[in-house]
Amino acid sequence: AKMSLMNPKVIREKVLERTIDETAMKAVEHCLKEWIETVWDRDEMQDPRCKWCSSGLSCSRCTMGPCRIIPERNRDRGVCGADADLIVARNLLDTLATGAASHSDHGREIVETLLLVGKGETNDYMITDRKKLFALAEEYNIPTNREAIEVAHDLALAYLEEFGTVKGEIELTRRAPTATHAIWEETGILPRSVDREIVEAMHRIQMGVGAHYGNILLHGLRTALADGWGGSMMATEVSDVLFGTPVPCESQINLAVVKEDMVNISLHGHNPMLSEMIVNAAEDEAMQKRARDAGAAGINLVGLCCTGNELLMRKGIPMAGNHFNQELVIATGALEAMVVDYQCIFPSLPRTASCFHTKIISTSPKAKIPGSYYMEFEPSTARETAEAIVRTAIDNFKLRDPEKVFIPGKPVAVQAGFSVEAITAALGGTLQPLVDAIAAGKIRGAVGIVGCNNPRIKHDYGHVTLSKELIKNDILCVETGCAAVASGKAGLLTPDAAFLAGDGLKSICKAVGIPPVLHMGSCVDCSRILVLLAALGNTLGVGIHQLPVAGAAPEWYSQKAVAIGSYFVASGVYTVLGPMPHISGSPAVVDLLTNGLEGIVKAKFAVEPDPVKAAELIIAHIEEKRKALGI
Ligand code: CUV
Ligand code: SF4
Repeated sequence: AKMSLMNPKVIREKVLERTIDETAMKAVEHCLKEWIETVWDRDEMQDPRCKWCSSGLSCSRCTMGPCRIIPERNRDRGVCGADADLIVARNLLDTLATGAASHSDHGREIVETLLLVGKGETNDYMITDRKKLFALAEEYNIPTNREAIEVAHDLALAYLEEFGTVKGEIELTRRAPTATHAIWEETGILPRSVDREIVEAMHRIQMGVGAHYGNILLHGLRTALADGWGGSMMATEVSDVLFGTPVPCESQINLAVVKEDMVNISLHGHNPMLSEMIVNAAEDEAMQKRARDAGAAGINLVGLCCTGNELLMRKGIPMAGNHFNQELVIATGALEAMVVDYQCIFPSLPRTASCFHTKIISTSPKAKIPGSYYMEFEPSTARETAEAIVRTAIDNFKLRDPEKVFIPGKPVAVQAGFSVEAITAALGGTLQPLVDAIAAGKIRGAVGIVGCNNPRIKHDYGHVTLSKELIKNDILCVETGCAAVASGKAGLLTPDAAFLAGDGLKSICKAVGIPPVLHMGSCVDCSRILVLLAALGNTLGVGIHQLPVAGAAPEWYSQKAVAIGSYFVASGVYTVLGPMPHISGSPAVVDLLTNGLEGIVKAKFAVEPDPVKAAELIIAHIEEKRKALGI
């Protein structure tokens, strides 16, 4: 190995400030020694940040600008006359709408696949959960005394209507407790359809439309609800119909799931349509034989980010890690291919891969990436493409340089697969035991911890610290996305982790045999958290805002996370963000989001980068809600 030019002490310091994931620590050290650039290096190179952009006070929406608000130089308005509040609010609506569009466009692709199945135009996909399909159809009064594919056809069309302009209300919002639905109606934020709210958001950020920051932000909540109770919820439900509703399963997690003697393929991105097909293709005996003929012991698929979560939840596929593990897994030198679709994929991955034999394979016409191999994926030829991808990876095995292989540490055991259906089943068929445990105070409440990694926060420290603090205080954690993966790597996703919980939560975990932190899936599966909240509210006969629950996104970075946090709050869930959004330039916007919303949707945001302090805020909130309920 070549000598590093960096002082070992500096390397040690950087490792300690970057991550708490033990395999990532070794990998980061390796990258620093080998001069393999990572997200943290680029983050350092970006400092110092522009203070106007950081506070949301710059606008470049039109060519009269760009404009910045600089009050100390009497620059209070942009060329068009927009003030700080308007510029900040419009920027935030833009961010939110982008996130809502990302989830919902992914959802639409899945619903379109259901339609293909319904039309009998694909042999590659099929109805896996017929019972769920029929239950969903009944919500839409679609007759179910027929063949499953006929029901699938009609449900797909009914769901596609939810994206359109003719209906005045997204049907799935009816799942919310009456009191919650009433708040949306009274405040005028009941979403009419998925696309409509997103398009209207785009309209509203055009120069010279609305000038009232509050009105703009309320539309943000409506757009977010269209995502949570619309686009994302449909993505989850139809994925369950096509690929199976998750049930508890066991697997392994962290960078060490990559195997030295196997053909390793990582599946990265968000949409399970392609990755599920690759799982099928890799199981094929002909493929396994091809791998053995190439000198490997077999084919090892590993997940990353939310595609990884989808596969872990339904298939028990091992998980290589979350957002900030994506470059590190390439740096193992043992990855034959990384297959990506869209969202959260660093554009720099082909650069990282260029240090190794690894092929980055992009697959979506929406997401072409220079330096990657492009193998276009479409539902009608899914299996064929999946096989071609697996073959490409196998054939690449011989180009691996054994000298460069660096697989750090050992994998950690996890349990995942906690769909609402699985949680209900684990409790004996109803949520009543959970409600009883909350009423009796054994479980004080529940918190949804979601979202990404962000160099502002030490990798995984926010997620893991918050989760540990909460379970210690008898608060059940339900997690998705990179938060769930962080907890998995830290060992919190096993029933054994109950020893870290307070006595009440511990006793429930032991009795039911579940971990104190439940992995509920990918980011679009935050909709499962909404369904769970709705079921709890309906069981108790109260609105979601009355429940002893909260949300948190301790390390969020993504526009999608803004949409999720906003639909949590709009649904009545107090939500604590780690990193501050780019809004500090408008005290009015900050006040509305962290204070004023309480009077409108009966919930609000808080921002607290320190997870120990965030836990204190959440615990105080939960106790307050318990008191109001008289429990
Ligand atoms: Ni969709 S959105 S970094 S992969 S959770 Fe992970 Fe989850 Fe954020 Fe992205
Ligand atoms: Fe400047 Fe207004 Fe144009 Fe924004 S919309 S760039 S504030 S002139």
